[in-house]
Amino acid sequence: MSHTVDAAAPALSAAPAFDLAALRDDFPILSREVHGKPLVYLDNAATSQTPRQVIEVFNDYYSRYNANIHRGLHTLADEATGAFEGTRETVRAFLNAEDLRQIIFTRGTTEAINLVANSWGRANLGPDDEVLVSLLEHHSNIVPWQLLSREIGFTLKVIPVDTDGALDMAAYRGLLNERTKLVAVNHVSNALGTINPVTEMATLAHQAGAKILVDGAQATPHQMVDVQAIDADFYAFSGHKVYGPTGVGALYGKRELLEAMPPWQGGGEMISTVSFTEGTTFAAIPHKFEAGTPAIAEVIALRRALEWVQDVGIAAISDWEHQLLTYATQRVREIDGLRILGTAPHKAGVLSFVVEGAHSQDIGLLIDQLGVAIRTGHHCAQPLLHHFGVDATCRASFAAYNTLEEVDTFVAALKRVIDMVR
Ligand code: C6P
Repeated sequence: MSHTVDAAAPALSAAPAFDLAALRDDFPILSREVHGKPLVYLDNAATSQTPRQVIEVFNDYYSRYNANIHRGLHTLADEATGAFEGTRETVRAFLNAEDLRQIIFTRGTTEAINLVANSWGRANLGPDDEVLVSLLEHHSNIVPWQLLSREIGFTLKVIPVDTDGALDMAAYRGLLNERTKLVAVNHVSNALGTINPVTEMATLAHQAGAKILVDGAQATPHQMVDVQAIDADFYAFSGHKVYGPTGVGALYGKRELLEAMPPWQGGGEMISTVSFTEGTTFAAIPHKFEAGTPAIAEVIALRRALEWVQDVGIAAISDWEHQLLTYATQRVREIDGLRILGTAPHKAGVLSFVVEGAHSQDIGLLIDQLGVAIRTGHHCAQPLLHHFGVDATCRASFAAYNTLEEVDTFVAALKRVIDMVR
């Protein structure tokens, strides 16, 4: 689901479709104080907070069935393997993938993209080819392609954005040609919140004979994702941005692509047979891409996080975050000299801004003293920020548990801080 940001701001009495107070009770961290002030956590695009249902999985796992998976015949190993593989089905359903074997566990989005670059990229890209990324990309969807391009010699081209921070689709059409082998684009920009038309982009990529990799790190927490409807060849996301733990994420890939791709890391788990004389044969997907002992507890906890999201309802979360974004956008516009970066018609819950006469870094440090956590810096999107003529922005980003009162606290704190530094 995508929304238009210019809708009228909600009244302060607006409410989500879920019980917000009860939902907040799921998050122990939300009741802590920072510098003697109640925490207002608005850095959700960096990492979302974790509900106690997910935290409890760790206690349960390490107290009852901590064991390595796929290796032992004993009861604990069997229980751990069952729980681990259970998450694969939950992720499959969450992304609406066709088949369990299309879900590969990774450490997160970054590792998922590096997997595609090092496996699919190395096997399929040549010096005359072109890879398209967008100006909106996080460094994790730029640098792996730059590293590979240095080795292979393909050309990396950049899809530009308009002044609102929306992708220039005419330019995208113009860049696609018979040399384009891959389009690597995020679903939602972490720095601006722009929601990209990835389904249309996939259609156009496929018409040109290219594959498309979608970085879904910022989309999965905020909207329903259907990899089949998008017709994505690859789709990546991170657990810690979707109410799950750090250190785990997943890559979805089309089955025929994954089956044809060579392994990218060697070790235990990913082999079928190993011999010094006859060489090594590899396991079938997904295990071919899961070398070594994975983050077992984290993977099991990811299932609980995705179930938590489903219990609340992703559409309800998306609607509520949109109300928060619309209200916050309207409120910060009261501030003289504040410039919002990213005003595309379709945005997720990210509000990036700079303030004339006040360094973003100073704002971030001082507002923390008032209990408000926002992110300041380049958000791992330096090319994009330089395009807008800045080195850093302040970024407030919203999650299901944020409230309109927290937006008011944030705006009041921001005004105080700006008065202090100007
Ligand atoms: N963005 C942010 O504050 P990892 O670190 O692998 O979980 O996710 C990387 C990543 C990839 N793509 C996008 C669109 C992202 O937003 C991120 C992570 C965080 O914006 C940390 S820099």
